[in-house]
Amino acid sequence: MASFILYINFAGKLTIIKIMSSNKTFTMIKPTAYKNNCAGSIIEKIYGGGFHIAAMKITQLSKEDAQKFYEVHAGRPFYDGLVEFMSSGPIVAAILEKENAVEDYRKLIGATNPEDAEEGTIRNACGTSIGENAVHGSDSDENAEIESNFFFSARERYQL
Ligand code: DAT
Ligand code: MG
Repeated sequence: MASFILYINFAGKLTIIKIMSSNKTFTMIKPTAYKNNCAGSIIEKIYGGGFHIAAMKITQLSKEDAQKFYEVHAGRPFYDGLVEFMSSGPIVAAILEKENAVEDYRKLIGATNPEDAEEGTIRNACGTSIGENAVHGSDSDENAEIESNFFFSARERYQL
């Protein structure tokens, strides 16, 4: 959601409310993409897409971390494989900033299944299967906040 201005005219009084999106999203470069040396080209695409990197680190998820991060998918047939995969090796976690960050980053990464992801997208270039699809991208401002807090303390974030 981009920011927008709402004008309310009530009993002759004009009230202006500016509603802002947080302009922040969260991403992870997943284990296969990291192992395949795709991190550099992914970071290039992130900058090319006009994003500012507010925080970034290489880390590895424990099985419990991956279970918690993806708990909204618990019970789905791919959940156990997803947890296994996401805790199998190093990942790069990052907070990205840009106007309309969540939506624009989802466009930059492409469809969940790399086979359906458009040419030029990160998942088209670096994804190897629907499960090992190169990167994570938050699906809402609210989840971007939750996911950023999952990985980064305030001290680890660059403030513009
Ligand atoms: P996205 O990552 O595009 O937001 P999602 O939230 O639906 O997709 O699923 C989270 C991750 O779970 C996804 O990046 C890869 C894995 N996944 C989703 N659907 C899958 C499937 N049908 N088979 C295997 N893995 C799947
Ligand atoms: Mg998702």
